[in-house]
Amino acid sequence: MSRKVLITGIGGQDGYFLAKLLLNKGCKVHGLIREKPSNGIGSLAHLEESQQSQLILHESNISNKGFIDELVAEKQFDDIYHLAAQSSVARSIQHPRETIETNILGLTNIATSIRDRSPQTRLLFTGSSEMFGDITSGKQSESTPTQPQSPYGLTKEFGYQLVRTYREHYGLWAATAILFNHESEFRGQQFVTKKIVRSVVRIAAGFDDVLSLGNIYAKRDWGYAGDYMDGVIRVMERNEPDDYVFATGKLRSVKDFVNTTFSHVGIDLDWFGDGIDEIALNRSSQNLVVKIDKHFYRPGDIKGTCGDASKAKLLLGWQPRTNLSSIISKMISQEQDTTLP
Ligand code: GDR
Repeated sequence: MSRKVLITGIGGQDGYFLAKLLLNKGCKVHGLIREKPSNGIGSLAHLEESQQSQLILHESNISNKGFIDELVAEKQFDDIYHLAAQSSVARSIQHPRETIETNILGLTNIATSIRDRSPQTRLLFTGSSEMFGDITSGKQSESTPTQPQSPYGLTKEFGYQLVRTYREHYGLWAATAILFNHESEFRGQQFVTKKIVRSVVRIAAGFDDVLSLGNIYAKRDWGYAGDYMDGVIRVMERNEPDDYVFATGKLRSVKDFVNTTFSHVGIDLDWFGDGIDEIALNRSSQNLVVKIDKHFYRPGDIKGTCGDASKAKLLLGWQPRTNLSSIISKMISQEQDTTLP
């Protein structure tokens, strides 16, 4: 029987992949979206028209408890995927209150609506590796102690604990997918991978000169959003609710990402200098193409984060399929198609 699902935050990168996968499985997909832009619904505009027309969209802010209560009570969803969040770590440092309202109140609204009005509904919360803070020893797994370093990370730790509490003490089917960085051709521009790809494509085409970045020695475990949303569905499909890490287990620096992206468009770089004076030149033209801008540094930035997805592999049969080079290729193609004049 086809399941009736709700995806909150359906308009973002992950919403696109999740909606597509669930529609392909024959689910009846409802989406909660903050507001419908006139030029299509964010990443959903990239779905095939036949799929777009099957979506049932509800427009509301996640912090509107009355609306969420009514929706959950009326529809009696089989599954709710709670993706809606203020997802930028950098923004959470500038705007902690907005981040707390969206992330903490949003999840609390959804979870209590389910508990009080539709207790058979399954709840999947997309958590984050940010709740672990810096890597100390080995890779980070479900048993790694949490030590967040940003308001965003704190809200994701709260969400993880709330979901566990509702599962263990209030009898809800509730699970957290602890997602490490996941990128794609539909990534938002506030994130470093998209910023790098956009700038490299424009520099290669002669429309931009220089890419300005913050800490290029930060290291991340970057996977593909489509692979991670496949994992999230596997969590929901298991009878036992539980928490799972999704990661590639490979650690790379922002600087590695910059070098690889430039090499994809045929530009080799030579690096010079240290700290905020570090720069990169285009080896063949000798033009300055990368510089450091201390404005993009973050207090409490996580130096490195790398996940161990053994549990997801063992119990869900999940593994990442798309390597970083393929992710960068997809991002470059999308950028060339959409932003070049
Ligand atoms: P992150 O992603 O904070 O890891 O959170 P982001 O891409 O913003 O930063 C990654 C690293 O790059 C460094 N950096 C810069 N970052 C941005 N945005 N812009 C810059 O110019 C820049 N220069 C260097 C950052 O300091 C950082 O170390 C992502 C989000 O998707 C979260 O929602 C998710 O939960 C976590 O990943 C897992």
